[in-house]
Amino acid sequence: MVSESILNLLNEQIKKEFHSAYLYLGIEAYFEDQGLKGMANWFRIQAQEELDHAMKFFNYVNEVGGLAQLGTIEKVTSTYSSPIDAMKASLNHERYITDSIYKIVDLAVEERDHKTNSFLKWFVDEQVEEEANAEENVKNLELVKDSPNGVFLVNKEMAARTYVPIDPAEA
Ligand code: OFO
Repeated sequence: MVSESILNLLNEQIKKEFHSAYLYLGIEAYFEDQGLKGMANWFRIQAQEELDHAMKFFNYVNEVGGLAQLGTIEKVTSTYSSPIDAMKASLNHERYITDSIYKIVDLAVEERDHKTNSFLKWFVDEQVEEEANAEENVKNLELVKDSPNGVFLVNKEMAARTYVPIDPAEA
């Protein structure tokens, strides 16, 4: 049995993952507007992955007999002062999400809820990748600074990202 307090955090996390998708669509819109289609592509895929994350939490709440709650998703911005500003917003957001997931893990450990702890392991690992990717994006833009050639190359590299859905066995 998953406790009410853990279910509350899981339900909050469903909303946070949908919010992540929303945030990344806002960043995609910014890059589209800037004519940086490769970066826009990268964030479109990121948003798709966030929807998968939200559904994974949603499915788990259903699976353990909880009632999934779908809270209000706050407005996000599509305006950033520069490409690196948008990348930094993404990195900060991923750090916030990692912290949020760790808080659920902490409570699951405290309550000896091994089932939820095991479920969350996938997300703990995923966050390592999420933060590493976001850090790499920031570093790449820091390296090229304002050089148009550099931004062109980073944009081109980010155009190559493709969407890979979560393995249905893991969803
Ligand atoms: Fe769901 O990992 Fe990013 O936010």
